[in-house]
Amino acid sequence: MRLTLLTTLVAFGAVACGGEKKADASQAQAATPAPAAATPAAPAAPAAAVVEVKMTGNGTTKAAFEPATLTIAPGTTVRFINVSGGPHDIAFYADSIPKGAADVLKKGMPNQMMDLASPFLQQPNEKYDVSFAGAPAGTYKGYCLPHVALGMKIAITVK
Ligand SMILES: [Cu+2]
Repeated sequence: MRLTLLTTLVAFGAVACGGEKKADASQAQAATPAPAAATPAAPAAPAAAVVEVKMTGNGTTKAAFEPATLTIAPGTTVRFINVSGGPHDIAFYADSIPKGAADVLKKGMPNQMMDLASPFLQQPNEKYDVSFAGAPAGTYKGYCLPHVALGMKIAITVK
């Protein structure tokens, strides 16, 4: 009788353990799709987003931001990369940006050469990040000082 009881308990224990393992496994399985499901929502997470803009040119007749127009979520960092035909910079027209944006860009643009203007990027692959953290919605028009005459302009829309 005792032996039977013990056997039953052991068996029960084994089932319980097995059950727990199954529960763990199903939890793990349930957890796995969660990050995948969260991935499409990631662009909405503002802090992590970085969008690259290439600065290109042949040094004489052609110069451009690529892309020249883009739309970003608030909080996005736009990374300007000197690809060719430099030096380039990114400067924003003070009268083109939304109300309150100048103060945001003053914080979001390190080492400004003058108000709302980045330093010149001289070296190939040199990068400059503009943080739009806290930036008001609207369109931000900018240009490259050395190449504005060649039409090197950009329009960034925050929305
Ligand atoms: Cu340029």
